[in-house]
Amino acid sequence: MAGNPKTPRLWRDVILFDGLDTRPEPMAVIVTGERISHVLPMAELDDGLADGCEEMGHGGVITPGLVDCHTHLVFGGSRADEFEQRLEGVSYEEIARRGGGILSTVQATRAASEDELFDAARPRLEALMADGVTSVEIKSGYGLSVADELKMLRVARRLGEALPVRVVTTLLGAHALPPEFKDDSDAYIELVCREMIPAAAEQGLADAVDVFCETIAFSVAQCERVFAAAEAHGLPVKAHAEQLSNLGGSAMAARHGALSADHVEYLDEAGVAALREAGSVAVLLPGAFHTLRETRLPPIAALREAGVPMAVATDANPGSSPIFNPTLMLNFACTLFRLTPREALAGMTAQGARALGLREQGGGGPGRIAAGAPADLCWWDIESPAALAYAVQPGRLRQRIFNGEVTHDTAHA
Ligand code: DI6
Ligand code: FE
Repeated sequence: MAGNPKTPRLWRDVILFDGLDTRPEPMAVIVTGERISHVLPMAELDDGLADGCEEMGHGGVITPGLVDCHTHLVFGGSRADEFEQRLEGVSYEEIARRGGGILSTVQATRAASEDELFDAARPRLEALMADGVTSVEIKSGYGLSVADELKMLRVARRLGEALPVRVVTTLLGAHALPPEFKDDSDAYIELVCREMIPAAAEQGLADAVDVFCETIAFSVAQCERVFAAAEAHGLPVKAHAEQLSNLGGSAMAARHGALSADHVEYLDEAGVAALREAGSVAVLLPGAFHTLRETRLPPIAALREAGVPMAVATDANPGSSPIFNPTLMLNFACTLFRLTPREALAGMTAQGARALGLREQGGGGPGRIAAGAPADLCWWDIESPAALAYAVQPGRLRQRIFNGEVTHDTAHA
């Protein structure tokens, strides 16, 4: 390691979930500098190697740092009032049609300064990090003007600079129709394609482009125009699709080689086949399903059978998923969607990283535990990886390691 004076650090006798599977025997993990340098069964750990290491601890479970691949963490205001309306029986769609919902957050987000948005988002992100997140996607989508969308993306970038976490940003200009464009959604899509995407790309503020393909948002044809503009600027695409109805947005996204189709409760067989062919990830968001008290389940068995990778994320946002607790989403993915604990955990590690396009990076990206990968790790005080999904129990994270640095440490507190 050129010029890296750091002593390798060793965790021994741990149960290891490597991002896809649990290793069958007790393992040792060694971190050297910013990377994982060794992953080996305890039986193969010789004294020479161990003696050169600082011993960090033993026992418990090590997983990759969690990857939350779908969040809307940056926003102004609160929607607690709508929560109450929904409890009285008003639907999410009805609230949106009345000009509330996403548009009420748009008003508050436009009115907030960049610093105010940063200060509001920071504790939300810190909550995710305290529950093990080391990589997180943050979307825009509550600005809906060129200036306000760029403002949101700058806040997301700043969060990644200020805190020890990988932030991947996504431009979600086509999230809702802003009031200025009422009755002319095509004109708004023109603005997204001709001004918003080029500006975000030019300023290096967006790592991907997302759309909300839904009857209360944008049509498949409109979303396809957004994707064409994203492609012209070299940005990967993804879609909120088949959340409330089946418009075929996921299949269209797959035709554009989308990183992921997200929500997908209403996905049909053709959509499953399209995702499989494109290698796109199905991102499951049980927090939104729970909050909106949906009853239509995503086609988990069909996705599993087709071998479509399934990710799990919080969808943390002020409306449909005001949930900042990723390990709770592992539990929800199992109890509500019938994922296995292994699938859920892979969904928030290896498959989440894949949904963010992080798997393709040379040397292995985050989301996996392998020699050469960045040392983003969680060391948990649990008896098995499945326990993370089984019990809803804060306080089990012993250490969080980001890029080789221990950033949370209750083991040595
Ligand atoms: N689907 C969602 O779950 C979020 N956006 C979207 O298109 C919800 C956004 C909100 O309600 O504020
Ligand atoms: Fe969302």
